[in-house]
Amino acid sequence: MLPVYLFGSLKFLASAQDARLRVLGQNDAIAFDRNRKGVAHSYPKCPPNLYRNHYTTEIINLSHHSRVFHDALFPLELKFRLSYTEVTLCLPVRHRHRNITQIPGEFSLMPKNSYYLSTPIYYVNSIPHLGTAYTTVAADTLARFRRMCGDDVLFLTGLDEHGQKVEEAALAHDMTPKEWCDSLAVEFQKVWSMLNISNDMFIRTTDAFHEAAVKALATKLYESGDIYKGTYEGWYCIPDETYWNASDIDETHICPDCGRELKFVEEENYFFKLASYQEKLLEYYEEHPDFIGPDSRKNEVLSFVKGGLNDLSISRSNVKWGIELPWDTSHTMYVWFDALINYLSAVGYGQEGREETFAYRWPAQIHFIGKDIIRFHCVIWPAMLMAAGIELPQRVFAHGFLLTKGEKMSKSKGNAQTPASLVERFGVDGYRYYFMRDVSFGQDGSISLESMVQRYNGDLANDWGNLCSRLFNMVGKYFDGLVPDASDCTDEGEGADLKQIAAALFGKYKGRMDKLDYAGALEETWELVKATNRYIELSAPWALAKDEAQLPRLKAVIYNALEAVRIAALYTAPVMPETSAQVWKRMGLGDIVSVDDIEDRTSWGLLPVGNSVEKGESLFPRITEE
Ligand code: ME8
Repeated sequence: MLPVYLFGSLKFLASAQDARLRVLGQNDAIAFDRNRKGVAHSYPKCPPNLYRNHYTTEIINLSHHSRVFHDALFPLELKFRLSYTEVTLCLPVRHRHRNITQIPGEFSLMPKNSYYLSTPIYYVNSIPHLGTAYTTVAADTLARFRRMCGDDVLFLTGLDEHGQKVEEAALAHDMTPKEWCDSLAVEFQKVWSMLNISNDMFIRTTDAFHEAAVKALATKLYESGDIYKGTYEGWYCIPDETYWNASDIDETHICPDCGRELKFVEEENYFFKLASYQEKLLEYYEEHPDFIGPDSRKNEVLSFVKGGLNDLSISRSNVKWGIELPWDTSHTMYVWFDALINYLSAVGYGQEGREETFAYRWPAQIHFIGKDIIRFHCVIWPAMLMAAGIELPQRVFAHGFLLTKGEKMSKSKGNAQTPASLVERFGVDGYRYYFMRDVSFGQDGSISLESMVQRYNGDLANDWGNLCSRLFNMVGKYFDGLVPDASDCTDEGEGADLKQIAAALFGKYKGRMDKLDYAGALEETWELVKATNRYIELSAPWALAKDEAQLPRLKAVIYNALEAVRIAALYTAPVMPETSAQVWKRMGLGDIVSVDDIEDRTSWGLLPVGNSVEKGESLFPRITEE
């Protein structure tokens, strides 16, 4: 097929990530010359490389995983010439093309929607543990799914680096707070990379742009009178960085949340007028029933707010490690006030030149958090945004705790396995699968090594891994490793069942994912996996292979089973990106991670006849219990 050329100009101010170029089955790149003329061409191995205001010749990889680009502003007018055989150029809704020539049938322009999701930014008091990894894997699973649905995803995670707790941890390790944070930032990123976390951004509250945003927002609230000076006298939990009223605690002065000792604090502070937002918050919850999830937690927030709110101390005069208040540098910002603003600063709030990015990305679609920090996210954070006249995020979802032997696991309690030790044993996908499948997202969930081994061996080694290896093996044995042509026989009957299950799966799966019911989405996927195993058992290809007359049926059975596996791999991809990519690779298919039209791709019959299929190593070798 001859390449087609498309000339045109695009008018948008957006990050490079906003302009997506997709060539089916290839990696994509686009080159720009000094005059900002873009010439698109395929350049699979080139690393992404684009910086703001840097107009020399650049090769830009526009695939989904070009994380470098989240904030590289493009020139306003982009002239381009595309020379692909199959191209889809996608632009976000807010940055529609102008003056573009469309060649019917060859090009389509599809607007993309921004989908901005975040995890909490974690304290740098220790390396990531199973709890922080749990939230991050869950958010990653949704990020991956939304990318597969064609959304322009911005997935944010990062670190909460200021405050007394970090100051103390650094001191205990004989480091400055910044040295300590730098060393842990590396550790966090290593763990996220080990767990295949596809975050587009990693924010640190010591980033200069974040500090600028915090100062801008605080100044705004100070000037509007929402922040005032007063005296604080009360109890403070350093590990939780939380204030407690005398009425909430007893004479033991133990933190009601974490059970650790509280410190008495008496100092002149600045306060945020939280109490005056009580009614507005209640109205907001009423009018936006989806703002807090799950419902059980919403009730908890409602009764807390109905009980009355106190103004919140938002500065400390005795803590040096923090962002100074712009109008009174003898105070540093209360660490939570600073940290919550990360969701805004990441997308450009308070920063010159990033207004478009902010308008495009905000409000966030969802903040993922654990139930321990729900008051900060569902009471303080919305009140801060209301005070600043900024829209609220669409949803805050607070999941439950992971428990081991009935107790919340955490680093400080010393009852935590490390992500690394489990990944070593179960593989990264075995790890991710277990937490997404075995714990109902939203509820507390008990985890144990025994149940992890059971899940792994049952669902992954037996059902899914075995299905792939026995099927790929049969393709090798009966068809020289090539996808057979099944056009002579459709194998209606059992084969039709498989098609029906596959056809109904997208709606069911998406419905579950929209509710963050990961276990349910996997359960639906397993309907197809199990049906495919059943189909193979009932059709017995090994018996068909013995009879020449059954060749058309044998071809149909193998084709149908392969097609079901191709489709199942798409649905397992958000949770298990590595093995799903392997399955596709072994079937001679493209890069599963760059799929952005999952609904279309899960239509039956897209597996090309004649693709070579490779058996490969076992995807999930069985694990023996120790
Ligand atoms: O609270 N089970 O950071 P943090 C499930 N810096 N999830 C758990 C868990 C468990 N046992 N233990 C921790 C902070 N988590 C602040 C956040 S955001 C603006 C600032 C997860 O390092 C869960 O998501 O203490 C919880 O909310 C988070 O880690 C707390 O992380």
